Amino acid sequence: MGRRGLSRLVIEDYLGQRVRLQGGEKAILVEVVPPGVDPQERLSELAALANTAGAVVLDVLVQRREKPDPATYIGKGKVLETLAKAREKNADTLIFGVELTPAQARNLEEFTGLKIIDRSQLILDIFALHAGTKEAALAVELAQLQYLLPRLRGWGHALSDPGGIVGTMGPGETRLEQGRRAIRRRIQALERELREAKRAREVRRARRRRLGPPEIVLVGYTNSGKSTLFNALTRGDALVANQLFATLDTKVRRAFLPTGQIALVTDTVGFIRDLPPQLIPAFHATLEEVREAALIVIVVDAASPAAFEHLRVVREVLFSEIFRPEDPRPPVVYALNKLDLLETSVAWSRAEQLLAEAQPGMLISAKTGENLDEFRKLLAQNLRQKTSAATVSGYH
Ligand SMILES: Nc1nc2c(ncn2[C@@H]2O[C@H](COP(=O)(O)OP(=O)(O)OP(=O)(O)O)[C@@H](O)[C@H]2O)c(=O)[nH]1
Ligand SMILES: [Mg+2]
Repeated sequence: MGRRGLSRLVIEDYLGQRVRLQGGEKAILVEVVPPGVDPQERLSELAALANTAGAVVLDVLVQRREKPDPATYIGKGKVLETLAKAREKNADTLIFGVELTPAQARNLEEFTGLKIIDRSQLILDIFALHAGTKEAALAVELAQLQYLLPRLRGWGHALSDPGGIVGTMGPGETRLEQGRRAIRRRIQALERELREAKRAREVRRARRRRLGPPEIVLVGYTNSGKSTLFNALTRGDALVANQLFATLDTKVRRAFLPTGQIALVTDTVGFIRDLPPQLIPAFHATLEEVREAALIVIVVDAASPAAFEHLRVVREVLFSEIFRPEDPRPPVVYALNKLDLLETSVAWSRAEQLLAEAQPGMLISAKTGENLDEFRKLLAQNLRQKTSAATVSGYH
């Protein structure tokens, strides 16, 4: 086997089997929350992520902990309890709601004999599953490899065996080093390809910006209803699914506003708290659209008990990461979505508090169409004129 062949196998083994979900895993969720934090929202988000990735969730365990155990993240007693639970339920995988260090993942795997997946890997796997365009697939592969690289030493002995295959390695070069080098080479190739894809996209966008109508960009937490609203506004056919990160590619379509104005509406990738940093480049297309918008619509699932937390995450990403403080910002309108799901008085009062905080905004249902005509008027009122949109785009 030639060097290339071996390298490819090494990468595929590590990407393909030990650290990734294939779908169909029988999993136990392990969530760790600081004392005083209600684990319920985190657990339901983790379960939704696990289901989206195709795992079957058999049970959940929660540990309250301020600081992680350096060796195993959860405490020793909890590791034993988790293992007993896994045996009882016949589980083969533990999915952690936190990011584990490479050493923690290795220790947990060696101790339990189970496949160990952390929250970052889970999100990476969902992105890999949902990447629909070549560019999204390249960006996700790059993120996977960057995540994998420091973890490569972590699994068993196979990769650190200096025996190797005669004739394929230089003196003293271990399989581990060879695997790492192969991954670095692939990372460089991916970065090159992505730079080219980005240039091509910029040319397309510049043309659209010059010639086209003003752009309304929909952003929001994953599963808030962005694609549903996109379809309602544009009569489009974006994928709507009760899954996290159903949309991984931006989509653009025309919408007609009540004033007779035409706007381009863009559907984007959803946000989530603690996004693995390796995935941020996969958001570049989204981020660029947002920077040049004539209007940003922040979509919030107003029926979710975590609505405030979601709004906080979205604002934080938008206003501390995407825009620098000195950047001019497009106007923002809030779409407080899933109005039709507000059933209890608790839910209503939360939605009203949300509305007070998210102005200009409106409670709508993208699904039933309730309040959408009014919402279109709100969009038209807040849409910035083309000339000032062009000024914003001159900033980078
Ligand atoms: N009841 C109700 N459900 C809604 C509404 N809007 C969206 N949904 C549902 O919420 C789920 C997520 O909707 P999407 O439009 O895919 O959400 P998204 O924000 O595009 O999600 P990602 O692309 O995964 O980030 C789907 O099951 C939708 O049918 C609404 O107004 N009311
Ligand atoms: Mg979507």
